[in-house]
Amino acid sequence: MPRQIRTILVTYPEHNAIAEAKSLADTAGYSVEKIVTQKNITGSRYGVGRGKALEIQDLVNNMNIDVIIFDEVLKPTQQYNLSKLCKVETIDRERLILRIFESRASSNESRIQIRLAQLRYDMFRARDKVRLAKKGEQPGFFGMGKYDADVFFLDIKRHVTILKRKLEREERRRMLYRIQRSKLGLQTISIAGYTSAGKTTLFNALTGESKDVGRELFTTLTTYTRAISVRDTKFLLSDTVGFISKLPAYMIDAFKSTLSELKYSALVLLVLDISDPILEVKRRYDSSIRVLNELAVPVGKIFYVLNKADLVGESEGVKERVDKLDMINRENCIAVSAKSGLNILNLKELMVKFICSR
Ligand SMILES: Nc1nc2c(ncn2[C@@H]2O[C@H](COP(=O)(O)OP(=O)(O)O)[C@@H](O)[C@H]2O)c(=O)[nH]1
Ligand SMILES: [Mg+2]
Repeated sequence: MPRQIRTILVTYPEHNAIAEAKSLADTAGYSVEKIVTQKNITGSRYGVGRGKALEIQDLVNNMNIDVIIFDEVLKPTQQYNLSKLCKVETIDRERLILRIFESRASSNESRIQIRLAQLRYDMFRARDKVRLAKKGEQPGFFGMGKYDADVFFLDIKRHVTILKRKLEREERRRMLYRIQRSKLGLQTISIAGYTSAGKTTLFNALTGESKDVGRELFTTLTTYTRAISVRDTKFLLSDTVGFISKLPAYMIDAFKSTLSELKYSALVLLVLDISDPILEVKRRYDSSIRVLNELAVPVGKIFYVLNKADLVGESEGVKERVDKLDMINRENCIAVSAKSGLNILNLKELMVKFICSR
């Protein structure tokens, strides 16, 4: 295995912000060695204040850090200043999300949508970059020394037109792929939910002791999809990128196409972190349902997995919390702990029952 990329994560001090940013970094495959927090990380020169920036510089030097992950949107100048100070690459929140999408793109169509979003990201930053290049601070950066911003924009626009045409051709290919998949006779169960709800932990718990059936047969499968078998019933289990809070508008198409397979899933396990404050759980439940609806997933195919039940104290039991959620089809709901294994076997039974009753 290649050496993991060692990172410092800069985020807000709130527990939820830290947990989310850490999960995003994990999902992108980075190893978070240190978390640095500050109340305001949108400051002018380095994103963080000068003192904090120097602290990060120190940590980078002492901890053999390869990359700084900055859990906010950075202007190119800020990114440049921090990178120059610390002598390592700085990735901002949007770049990080784009990298996650890129690593999880399941179809050519989503790869193209992601490419479009990446171009947008670059386009927003082009003007600033040109300015930097002109000041001679980043010679050869993007080859922009010679180029004018307008030329660059035009170039990107042309690129976008070509990609959109490709996209239309992709539609047809995707149909064929789906037909092939259903010919294998396997239905897909997908795991959805917000970042850090515990999707990957659940995926591992569910695939852990089940035998991987004929993986070599499914050349289209990725590390995030496994063919598994529970009591002689075979199906595909798929871990998704999930929902990301504060997703910028220009990334929505890329996000949706990355998750478009959900529409063809026989069952969607919607993972909710039941240990969050109840209003937060409710808010995430509501917006998850809204997104699933937009992705054309019928409510009847949604199963609510209330995860991290091990963290919910006796005093405020799971049931009481469930009552407050006011869920549609609340009988399709199970409290589990992906970490401790609590109720995982029961969940498997329910999944099989659901698949077989179709
Ligand atoms: N206490 C507890 N922690 C959990 C449970 N499931 C996941 N976690 C933790 O929650 C964090 C996010 O989990 P992860 O599976 O990466 O979430 P994802 O972003 O939805 O894939 C990790 O630190 C996990 O160890 C659980 O059932 N109980
Ligand atoms: Mg995950």
